Amino acid sequence: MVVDVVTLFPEYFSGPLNCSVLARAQVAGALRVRLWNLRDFTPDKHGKVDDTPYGGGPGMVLRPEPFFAAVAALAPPEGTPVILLTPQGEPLTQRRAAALAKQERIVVLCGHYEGVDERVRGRLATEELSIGDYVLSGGEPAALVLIDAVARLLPGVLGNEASPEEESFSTGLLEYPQYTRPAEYAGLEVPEVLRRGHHAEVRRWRRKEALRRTYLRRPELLPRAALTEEDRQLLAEIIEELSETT
Ligand code: 6GU
Repeated sequence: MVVDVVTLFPEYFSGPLNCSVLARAQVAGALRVRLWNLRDFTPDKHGKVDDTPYGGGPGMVLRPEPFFAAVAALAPPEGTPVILLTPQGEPLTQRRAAALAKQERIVVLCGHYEGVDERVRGRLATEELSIGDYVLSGGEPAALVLIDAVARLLPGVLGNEASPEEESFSTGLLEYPQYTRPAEYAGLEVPEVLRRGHHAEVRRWRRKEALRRTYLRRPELLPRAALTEEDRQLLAEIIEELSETT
């Protein structure tokens, strides 16, 4: 997959892109990230990319021309997602990341300052994404989040690690608690059932703890999770146990 990132700060990406999974994905040839400096595409002879907002008010707005010129220069094939990162976008979800991971190419536009000229949204970007309900000073950290979420789903990137389909948010539940050695640390013990290692019991315990965690922390996820008859029974047990302890 080729990811073209249009940004005012290409240098922002060098550390994260050269670490861990993203570095490996690129070495393996599964991912190629190309960084483009928005400033190189401005028609302004002094390199200015922003201007004051029509109608007045504080702050500056990124002009439309550099974005249009950058995307024109990249000439993405018809149907390539052109994603504008802004806090007004649709939420980035695991489902969205999985859909983008099927693309051969995506273009990512990073906004900055007070905003981006509205014509970039309507006419250039095919979608707008946000990574959460808080304001970042620019789209760059969001672009890294997006690239990470997508890259780890590309074939051959995760290798022998857990298959992404079994993870939290793919199953629709939060993950169960994990432990490794030592069996006791600072008086805190690894649950007996995990130490016994009886496969069917471990599976049931993990499913129940995933359900418990989701019920307690993110109950809004439960109606959309694919729950089996066993899950419903485990949930009933959890609710019963909670009513006993209060
Ligand atoms: Cl994509 N951009 C900015 N500037 N802030 C954000 C965001 C994006 N997602 C959440 N907050």
